[in-house]
Amino acid sequence: MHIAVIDGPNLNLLGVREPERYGTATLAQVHAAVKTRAAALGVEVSFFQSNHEGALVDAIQALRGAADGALVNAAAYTHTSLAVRDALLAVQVPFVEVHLTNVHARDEVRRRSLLADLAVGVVAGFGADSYVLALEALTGWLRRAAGGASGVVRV
Ligand code: CA2
Repeated sequence: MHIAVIDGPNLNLLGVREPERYGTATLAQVHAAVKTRAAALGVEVSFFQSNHEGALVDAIQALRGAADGALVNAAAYTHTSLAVRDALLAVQVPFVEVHLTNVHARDEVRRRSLLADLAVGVVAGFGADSYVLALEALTGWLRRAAGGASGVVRV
């Protein structure tokens, strides 16, 4: 099973700026934690970060046939990008919307997501742990989905 992690604009600054809001872990450290958990779960992971909307759209389009699922932190594009939404709709790859912060406890504009209704689920507010929690949840969801309608849970 392959799960792609897609990160949007400014997340490359993690651990460098605004540690009081976004924590002290760098994006590389967040990804390392995901990699460690993925290895324990027997899942392959890949990582992509861009500050550019079109590059994110390209990366999402490339998921088709290449990934079983995705963790998507589209950062500010979560709240604004119909292009990212349309790409996720087009590829039909199951994904979890991930946020470091609790977007519902922040300014009004961040309470609106253009992606959440397409997602399997949303994990927000746990800092770097949001990614690991999302990985665990999506892995379980995909394994249950692969088990079909029999109700047999494969681990
Ligand atoms: O909480 C999240 O994960 C967000 O996706 C982060 C985005 C924000 O626009 C979303 O509303 C919620 C911002 C990412 C910016 O990351 C920075 C990291 C360090 C320093 C400055 C920005």
